[in-house]
Amino acid sequence: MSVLHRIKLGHRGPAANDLDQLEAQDTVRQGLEGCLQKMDCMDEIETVSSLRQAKVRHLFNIYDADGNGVLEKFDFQSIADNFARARGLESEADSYRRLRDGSLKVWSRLQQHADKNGDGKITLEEMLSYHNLITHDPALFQEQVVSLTEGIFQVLDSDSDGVITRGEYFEFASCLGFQALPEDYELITQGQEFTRELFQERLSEFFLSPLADSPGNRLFGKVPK
Ligand SMILES: [Ca+2]
Ligand SMILES: [Ca+2]
Ligand SMILES: [Ca+2]
Repeated sequence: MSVLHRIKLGHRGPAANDLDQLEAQDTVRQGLEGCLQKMDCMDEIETVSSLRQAKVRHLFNIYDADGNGVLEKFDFQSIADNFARARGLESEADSYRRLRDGSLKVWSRLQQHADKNGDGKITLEEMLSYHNLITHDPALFQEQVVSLTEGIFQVLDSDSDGVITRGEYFEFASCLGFQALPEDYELITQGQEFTRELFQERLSEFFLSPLADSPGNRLFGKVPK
């Protein structure tokens, strides 16, 4: 039995009792299977390591909202505040609580695993070391991607309808402070509906793909070399 069949995917939708949904889940599995197969040969491809590190470093800089060189809870509170301001939300609104919870979910997940010395800060070295670990541990990787998807999607999907529109994606870019090009949304979605499942697949590609032109690489804008 493959790893992917043993690990439950992060699908949170209704019971999988219709064919379309089963097919969609199958597509996600196949995509992730491809990613995980790439993991097996990662050590053999020298350039993979540098591309993968560049992507993690890029994401680290995006998360580091105050730019002080370490990730702390404050960065993720700031990220939630950026979204709240962009959406004109009151601090007591349910929608504000939802996005703050989503952002802090990302933080707590990272802190739990990446903050090796437990000082409440994640350095770039800790982040790179953690990502190096999870890319060699399919079960942990899957767990990480599912929970990150859950947190990020909760922030991204402003109307909670389960689909990321072009407008929501560009708001995401603006609030996280990365530049998204007009064609990026089409590049990422490849004509598909931008659902939680597709986001999870693209996030997996972002972390794992050795290919410079993988759609998932553009999830957080252009990765600096
Ligand atoms: Ca920071
Ligand atoms: Ca630390
Ligand atoms: Ca939406």
